[in-house]
Amino acid sequence: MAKKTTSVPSAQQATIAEIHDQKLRRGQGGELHQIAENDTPVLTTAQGGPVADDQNTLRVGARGPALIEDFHFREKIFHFDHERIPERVVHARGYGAHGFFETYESLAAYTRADLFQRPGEKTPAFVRFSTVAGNKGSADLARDVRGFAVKLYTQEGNWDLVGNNIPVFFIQDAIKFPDVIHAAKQEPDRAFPQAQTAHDNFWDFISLTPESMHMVMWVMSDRAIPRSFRFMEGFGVHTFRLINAKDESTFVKFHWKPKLGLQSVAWNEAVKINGADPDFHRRDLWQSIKSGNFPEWELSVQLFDQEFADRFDFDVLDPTKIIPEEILPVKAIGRLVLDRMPDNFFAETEQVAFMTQNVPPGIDFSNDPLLQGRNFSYLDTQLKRLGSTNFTHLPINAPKCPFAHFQQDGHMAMRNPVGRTNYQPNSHGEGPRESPLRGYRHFPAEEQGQKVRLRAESFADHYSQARQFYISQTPPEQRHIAMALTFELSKVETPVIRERMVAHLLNIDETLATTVAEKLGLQTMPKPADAAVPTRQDLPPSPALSIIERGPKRFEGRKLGILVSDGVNAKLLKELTGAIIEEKATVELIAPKVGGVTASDGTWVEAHHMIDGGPSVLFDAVALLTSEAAMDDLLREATVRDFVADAFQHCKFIGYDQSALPLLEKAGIAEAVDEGVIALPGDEGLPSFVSELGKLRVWGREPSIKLGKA
Ligand code: HDD
Repeated sequence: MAKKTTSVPSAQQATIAEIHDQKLRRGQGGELHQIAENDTPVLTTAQGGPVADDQNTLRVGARGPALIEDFHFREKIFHFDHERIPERVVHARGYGAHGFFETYESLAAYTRADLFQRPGEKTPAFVRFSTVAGNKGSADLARDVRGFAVKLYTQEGNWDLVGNNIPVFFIQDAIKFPDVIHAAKQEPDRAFPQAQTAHDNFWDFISLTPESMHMVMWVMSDRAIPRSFRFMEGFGVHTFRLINAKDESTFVKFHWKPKLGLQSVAWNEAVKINGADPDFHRRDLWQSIKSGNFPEWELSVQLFDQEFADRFDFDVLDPTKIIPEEILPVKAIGRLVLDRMPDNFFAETEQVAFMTQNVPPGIDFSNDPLLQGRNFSYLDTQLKRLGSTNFTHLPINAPKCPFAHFQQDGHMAMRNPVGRTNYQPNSHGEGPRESPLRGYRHFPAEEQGQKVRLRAESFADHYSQARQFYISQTPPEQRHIAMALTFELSKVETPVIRERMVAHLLNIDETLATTVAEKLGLQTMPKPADAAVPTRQDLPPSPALSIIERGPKRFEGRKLGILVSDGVNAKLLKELTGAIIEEKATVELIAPKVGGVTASDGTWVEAHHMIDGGPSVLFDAVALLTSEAAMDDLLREATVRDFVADAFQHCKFIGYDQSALPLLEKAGIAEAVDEGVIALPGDEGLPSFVSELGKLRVWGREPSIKLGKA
């Protein structure tokens, strides 16, 4: 039996009646605004029609079927159903920010690129950082390459320097790109693992691709688990050309150097950060920009001519090779500052379209076969992702300089040529014309040869620079490489792949190969892999390749987590916090309960995290400022123990006041206390703790704990 419905208006219907009563008002310019009584803007459809009820679909009677004529419902659901666009096939997870690039001095001698002509010239910029293999929703701390894509809106068109935080690549020829990416991403039958290279397919491809060995050393190093986008380098990877007004060419390699120095996390820490805060890198960038601590990088260049290229040990067109900075020093030519987050993630960070072929006059390509292939690929991908050839009409992709062309129509065309003439030449003298003087002139490089599918012999040495990278690392960094290789290969199910990898490692460094082989439990050592060119033993270490060698001297830009409890020494807390802020670093407090604690002087201290939400992996260093009265409760909290034990395990500096000693015992480290565990305030405790923090980690601790044993 149908239920009776009442004819008495419900509260909801009364509200609808009120909304129906809204008035049309005229704005100052005479335009009509539809405004509800209380000045709240009226909700409309995308067609601009005011909406009376956004809570209920149109239906026959209160309990009857929905009506197909409900255009508001139809439009709303239609739009929602189409909200997603295809995620990027690689670099799907990313985070972007706006800023500017400032030129230090004129580079007119080398390039006619407009942005490099005038000292102090500022060029608007948008940068998107990314991981490569994971899907859009994957966690930030995957072991992976980081994308470092920079769009510079120059006065002569957009320049996209689409780089990575690693200066070499897995492959030498773009035709192998789909293979390396297929192999790295989830396996196609099971659709896992997500955002991880620790699986058979990846290592199968890698172990069959010797040219990837140099990149493998970088990816297995701590470079692949950066502490923050703010603490990593960026590289243009390929050799490009700078072209001056006389059409003379200089080869160039681009480097972005972070002002705050380099820093990475430990692998065990990365794994835990992914659980505690999968948005760790996003949040870091958001918080630093929103708090006015604008991250900065210097753009540095390595400039060289054909003569240098001819005598260099390796082919400058080979994207699996670097030119060590000790051989060809970098020169800083400007700075990039990121000072504004996008207003809307989708509109800007998701829809931004980077393309290596976007170069302004004065910057040109080399014949690097990877770069040549990329120049072909990026345009295609933007059409697929953004759905229209008119993706340059989106504000984030549009040039910020004057532009004029006859391209027209297509999906979502927001700008079309005005007037009758949409071609040139024309008899009406209308519209833009090309300019041989101002326009882009390609460098007239002499080219000649047979049409062939061939890899240059000068690309054949796959191990020498891999070895050079490895021997340039400090002992802790070398240990991390061995541990990373062991971990990754331990997840490989096919024994022959593991053996093949060890065979490659033998061509890089025997100790490394032996350590990994032992950990993998290989019964017999394989023979070294066949090498087209034997590994050169004479390449000297390049200290510039080590993160630790290039580490910062200060704690600036980092974060100290202070575990506090009721009764915390108010004076000490204030002094420590003040000293950290003085260092231009951040302090966050972690308390046993949500809210905060009452300090020794009776004041209320607000905390940023409750202990379960603020594990020590979220901080660069920690301090334990507790009280005897609170100790019983703290000792019962397993997360408090983890907080201390993890900080120690991850080689962090730990400051503590005397009341916190039982926590060190509980974490099992009271006996292992070293120079990185510092009593506060102590005689010299506080100043020495703050200055020691500049070293970031106590790497000397590592061999004595499990983490250090490769
Ligand atoms: Fe790529 C995206 C960097 C080789 C094809 N690539 C993409 C992004 C970065 C790089 C940072 C993300 C841009 C963004 O944030 O939107 N890619 C590199 C570097 C490479 C490289 C440094 C080697 C030196 N890429 C490479 C090759 C090909 C591609 C060889 C194809 C032949 N890359 C693409 C792509 C992507 C892309 C499929 C996916 C999404 C996009 O372009 O916009 O076209």
